[in-house]
Amino acid sequence: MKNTYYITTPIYYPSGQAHLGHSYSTVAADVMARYKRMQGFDVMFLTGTDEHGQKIELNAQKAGLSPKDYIDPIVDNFKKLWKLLGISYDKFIRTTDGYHKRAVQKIFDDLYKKKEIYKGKYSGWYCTPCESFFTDVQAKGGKCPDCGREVRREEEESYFFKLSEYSEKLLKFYDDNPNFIQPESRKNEMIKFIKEGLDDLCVSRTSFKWGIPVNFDKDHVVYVWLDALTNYITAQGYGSEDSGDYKKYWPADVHFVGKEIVRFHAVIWPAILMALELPLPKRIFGHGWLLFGDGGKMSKSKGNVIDPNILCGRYSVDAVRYFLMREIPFGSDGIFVNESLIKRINFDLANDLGNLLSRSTAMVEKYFESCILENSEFSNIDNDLINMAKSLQSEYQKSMDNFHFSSALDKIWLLISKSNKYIDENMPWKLAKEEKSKPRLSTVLYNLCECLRIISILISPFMPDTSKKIQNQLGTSKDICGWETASKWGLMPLGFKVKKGEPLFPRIDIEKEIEDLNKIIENKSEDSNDTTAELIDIEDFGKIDLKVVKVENCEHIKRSKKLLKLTVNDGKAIRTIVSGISDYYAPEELIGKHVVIVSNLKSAKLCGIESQGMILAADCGENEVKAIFANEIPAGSKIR
Ligand code: ME8
Repeated sequence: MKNTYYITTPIYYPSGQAHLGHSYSTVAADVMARYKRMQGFDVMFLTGTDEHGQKIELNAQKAGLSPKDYIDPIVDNFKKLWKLLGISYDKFIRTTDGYHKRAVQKIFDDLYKKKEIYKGKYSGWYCTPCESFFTDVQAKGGKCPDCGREVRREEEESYFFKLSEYSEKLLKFYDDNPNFIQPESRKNEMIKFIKEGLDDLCVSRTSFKWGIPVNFDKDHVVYVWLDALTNYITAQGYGSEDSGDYKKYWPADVHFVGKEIVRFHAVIWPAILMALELPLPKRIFGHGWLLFGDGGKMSKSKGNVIDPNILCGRYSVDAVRYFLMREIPFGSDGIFVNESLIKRINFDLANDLGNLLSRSTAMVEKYFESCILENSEFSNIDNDLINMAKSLQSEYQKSMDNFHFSSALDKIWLLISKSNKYIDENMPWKLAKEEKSKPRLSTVLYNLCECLRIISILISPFMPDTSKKIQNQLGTSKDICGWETASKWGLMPLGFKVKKGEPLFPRIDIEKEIEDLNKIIENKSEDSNDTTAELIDIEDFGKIDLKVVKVENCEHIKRSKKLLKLTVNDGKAIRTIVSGISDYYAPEELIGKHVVIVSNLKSAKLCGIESQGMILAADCGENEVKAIFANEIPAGSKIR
């Protein structure tokens, strides 16, 4: 029977669209899952969505939809993105799935019966977007310690999990299992956190409804972390009739999570499992954040195009996967910059790997009519290359087993560079000039193809398509492209037929590409129908206050050719708006009309006049601009 390997990503909130940050964790887990499958493990790779909670309830309300109708298309988009990125998950859990809900209710009942959960009153500082309560110390200055947004005081009847009783047990578990939390720095943070004292954990809420009802007290819904964390066992059938996969795969080998949720996975989750008397996962790996220019974790891109759909479309899925795994060591933070991605594509992928393949296959085609029939003229200078190729797998394995993806790729690239250098040292074009050097030339090219075979195997978890393309061009058969063949030399049988193909990664003209990307950035705010436009959350939209107002008066501003001063009635008050539409409208054309304005724009002084809002107008091209008239809508109406 095969050994099992169970790996998970966080289950993501479908309160907004899947983004590059989510892709980062998911690609990493996919790389690991593919690596373990290649080694012959029976892999279970779980991902999914965390669908309950107040934030989703509020977003749905704002959108005028039921929570389920609101999240369904977003969840579909997560799945579409995972398909695009080649994510080979085995199961996708949605916390709204019936089996999960029933299992969570059962877990809650069990913990209550075991007196691990009790009823109490909760008072604390609550951050709605993070769905977390914070203590006075944590919420210093009225701000959420995780996201920096404002928190508010809340008190309600709640059930509590006796987390405070687990400090000693957790610290002992860490001692006994020194590799449980990785990287080491995160472990130290957790030890410090526990030593500061653990409070009992609020595990139910009455102030919102979008959650799993507590079986025996229907006013309460299970508070989000107990619902979310248990997905790792319910997805495998824990708490359901068919718990075969739970028995087979649990405990998980590793939970990959972003560093901000290590605390939930390394403290709360083990305590819940201890209370349920279940085995604990073997590892929690807290990876770093992709930062986007302005130092934020995943906020708006400052001058960077970061939509994974756009990136995969412009370059290739494998290039994006490669970049995410190579550029930033997995435990550290790193800044995403388009230019670095393009450089990696040009240097690492097009120059180093792509050229190695195209030069090698082109020479086999040119000098030997695509077929190597000889491999007997060894030279001492081959030894270095062959030894490096043979030992690559074990070096790579050390990195992969420790989740050091970037260093595993570094090691592969050492062999790629060495192979390119080997071409330059042996100068095959010179050997080709003399008939008597042909056996040596054949051996040189054979060695290059062998290196490429080994490289294609080891890059396959990162770049599955590229790996296949290399193997197709080399004309290798599957049986010499498995894990166990990656440390063996000389497996390519003489007579294999090489077929040079398209370049693996076409070179990109950096300057032109940056120009094009800048155009995308400029356009995306102008054209909301453009598929390249960055999508915003409903929350972001909710911040814009659009209103219909009546234009009571309108006049030219003496000092300006372009500006008109409008006096408008917004249903409650009169305000002044300065608008640059005098080229398109005479003042009298606007008086008495109802127009749409952004009413909560910070006021600004234009030509010495304070403008309190902005009129919406459409750019119709051909030097034509039209205000958006809404004469049939009463002044003061809000647009949602
Ligand atoms: O926290 N860089 O969901 P979430 C790297 N539902 N990784 C990032 C990232 C970034 N900029 N942004 C997001 C939740 N991530 C809970 C989890 S698990 C039982 C419940 C990744 O949608 C990273 O893995 O906020 C992070 O932990 C996760 O997305 C947060 O996703």
